[in-house]
Amino acid sequence: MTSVLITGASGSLGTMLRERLGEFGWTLHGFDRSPLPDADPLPMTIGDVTDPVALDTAFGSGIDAVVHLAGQPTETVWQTIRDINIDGTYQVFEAARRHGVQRVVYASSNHAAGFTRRPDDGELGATTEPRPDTLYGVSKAFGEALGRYYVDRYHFQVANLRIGSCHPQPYDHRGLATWLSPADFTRLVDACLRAPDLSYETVWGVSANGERWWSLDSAIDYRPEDDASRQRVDVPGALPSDDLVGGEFTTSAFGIDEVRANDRDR
Ligand code: 15L
Repeated sequence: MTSVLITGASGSLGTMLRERLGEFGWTLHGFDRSPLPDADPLPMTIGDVTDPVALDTAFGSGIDAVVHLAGQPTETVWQTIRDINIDGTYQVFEAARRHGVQRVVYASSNHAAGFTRRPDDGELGATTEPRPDTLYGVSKAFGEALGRYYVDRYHFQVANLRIGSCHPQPYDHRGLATWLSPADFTRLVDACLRAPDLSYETVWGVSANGERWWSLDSAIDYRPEDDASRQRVDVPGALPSDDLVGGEFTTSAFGIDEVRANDRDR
């Protein structure tokens, strides 16, 4: 198994992988509705994740596994979440099934379990039940459940990454615990692609942060190397919402009415 399709290849997570995952020996193919910068030699299919015909073109180029990153990356109005994250994820799984591709690495999010409180002691396991903090989080929980279904019915191999804060550097106090460095993100995806007996696994996408409270125990052999506290960035002070998995997404500003009103004002 060597050829990996990355959906959302032009986005921020896609760019992190495009720049690094090839070094781990994978042959990459991108899929996105936006083209890559001209200088990027990655073979690409341009298309929308909700378009089965475009997905067939991408999967038809000899793909062995898919890393599904494409999606709306934060909270917004329901119609967008429904079309891109819910229907788009279904279309990707169906295209994978049509083309006999069984390994899916799915970019879920910590926001699938955002309303989970920090345990009084010990770390929080990655299989903690879904407690979405937003419609965005609901769509990520949907993607995890969809993966479970394809494993049980069609013998897929699925890894859900409950990604924390994947950015070049941590930028807030919560990020000292939840940061996932671009290099560790790539290590995590590589470990999921390689996992020998993968059936269905859910893992936190987080670096080896000294302040981490999300457990890294899993069947995936992921060995993070970065720690947010070594980044030498000044971050603002702690917030009460830092004790919930989803941080500020759990606050009232992320309610359905508030987000809709914000969208109207734009
Ligand atoms: C996510 O799922 C978002 O895509 C990202 O924008 C961050 O907000 C991140 O979670 C986070 O929780 O820090």
